[in-house]
Amino acid sequence: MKQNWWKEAVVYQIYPRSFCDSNGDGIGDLRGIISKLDYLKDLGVNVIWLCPVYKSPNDDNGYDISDYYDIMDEFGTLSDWEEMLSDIHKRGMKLIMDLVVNHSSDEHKWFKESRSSKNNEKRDYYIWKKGKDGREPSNWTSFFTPSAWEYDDKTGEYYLHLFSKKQPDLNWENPKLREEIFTMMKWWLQKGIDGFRMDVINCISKVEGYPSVPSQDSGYKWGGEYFINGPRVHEYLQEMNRKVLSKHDIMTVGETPDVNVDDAALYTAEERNELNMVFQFELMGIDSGESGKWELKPWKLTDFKNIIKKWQLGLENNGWNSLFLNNHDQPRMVSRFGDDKKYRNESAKMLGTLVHTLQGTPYIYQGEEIGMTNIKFKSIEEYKDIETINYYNEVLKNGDKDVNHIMESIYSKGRDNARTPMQWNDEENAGFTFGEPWIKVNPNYKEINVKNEEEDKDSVLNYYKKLIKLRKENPVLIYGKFIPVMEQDEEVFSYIREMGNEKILVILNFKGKDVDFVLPEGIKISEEGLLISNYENHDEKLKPYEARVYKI
Ligand code: TEU
Ligand code: CA
Repeated sequence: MKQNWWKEAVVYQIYPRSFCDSNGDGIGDLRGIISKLDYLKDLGVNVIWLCPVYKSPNDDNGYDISDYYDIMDEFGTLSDWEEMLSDIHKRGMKLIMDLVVNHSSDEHKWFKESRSSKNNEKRDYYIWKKGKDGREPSNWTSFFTPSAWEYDDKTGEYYLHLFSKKQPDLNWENPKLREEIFTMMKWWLQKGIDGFRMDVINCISKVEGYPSVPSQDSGYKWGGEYFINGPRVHEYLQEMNRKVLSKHDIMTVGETPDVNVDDAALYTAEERNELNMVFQFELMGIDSGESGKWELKPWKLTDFKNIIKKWQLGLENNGWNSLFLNNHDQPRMVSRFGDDKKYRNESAKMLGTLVHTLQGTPYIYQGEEIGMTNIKFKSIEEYKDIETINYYNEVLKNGDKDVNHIMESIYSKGRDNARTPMQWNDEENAGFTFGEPWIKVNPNYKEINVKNEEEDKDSVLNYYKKLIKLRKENPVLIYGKFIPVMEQDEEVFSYIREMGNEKILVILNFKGKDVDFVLPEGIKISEEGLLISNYENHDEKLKPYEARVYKI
């Protein structure tokens, strides 16, 4: 397998609004990040992925960009950003920037021009259509609103927005628009960044004619088949690669909802010259029902293991995996797949062990390394996320569910679970800000915080440092083959990583109780071969959420 620095890297994701506030306005900022770079260096990560910091009216916390060439006022200035980049590089780390080019903000100057008249030269930078029979051009629903189309009085047409109505979709069919994007990317690369994380990049090509989803009723329907992995997406990415990406030694990761292994291979196989890796969400759907993320469904470990196996084997010589169990859009992994109460420490370490012993590039989402948990705010007024608030209002309006039922879904799946402030210490507001935080701090910060965990040798934080080191010292954990064992087991996830004559066995108990395990014939383990574990002593049985990694 070809070796690359981005395969060997461990990435740390920063959600800047919630990371560290330097000036007391309650909003995390670039100077706050600068002040924590030594912490990240000490953790051992190599790459920082920074969620959007560009100018934005913050309808979707920076994923609605009004100026791609400048920094959001709340976060600082371009010169703060330059200082941050140089401080990251000084410490031998790299920076990848979020690239949000499926849509812009409706406050971007292109959109202001575009909506001003049908003849404006920027009209075609966005997707404008006439209505049909007094309604929207098609019945597509958006990720955040009932209809994906918004009527604009000025010119009497509708524009497409796959997300909020303040996030109009850019028209990639237009070669001038594509050049504008490529020019902007070159500008950031010129400044010395080390790559991009590309927001919903598999949605940039839509099926011609924007047809309605066939349906008997007049409601809005999920039209993913018309805009996910669309007809020209690979052509666009290859053009981007040829004109921009290939000229630099950078890393790229595309965010691609709704891809299967074959799609992902098309995006990431080396000889296709598109992206290095993608985020796929199959595992993130494991606890969702038919109607989507808000419908809660119990999950089985065998299904969980099968998904991971499929991706591990599917991309083995055919692309590259990105490894994550949470991010700024997902609930906290310890609350979702582990136990955020009695076995918080053990299960956070066990899940971390999984992420760091699979083939692919691991991503740590801020706070994961100290085992931060989901939040339950008492009422909807305390929530800030547009997706959550829109969902709440929509369901209430339709009257299909009561408030408690809605709040249950939000407690499990709402994106604000991941967006409460980073917990640095046990002082007021968890040391995140000396002002009033933009979103409430999780009340468990007195116990769960960086300072406590730095002082405790058995903390999740210190375990993560060991995990990251272990991976660096054992290339078999990066490049080795993934071989599942005990596949039918509903309690234990176990697999071997193999490269040449090196073999590593991983054993993970996913249950909050002691469980038996029987190793397949021929596999022998010994305490001398133990590389890492979240328990001191090891018995015949596995203890609750026990993780062990052996050289065999
Ligand atoms: O997310 C895209 C995406 O697929 C989301 O709809 C995701 O499924 C959802 O957030 C889960 O609830 C990206 C960004 O990561 C997200 O923060 C943005 O809101 C979105 O794009 C629009 O830019
Ligand atoms: Ca601030």
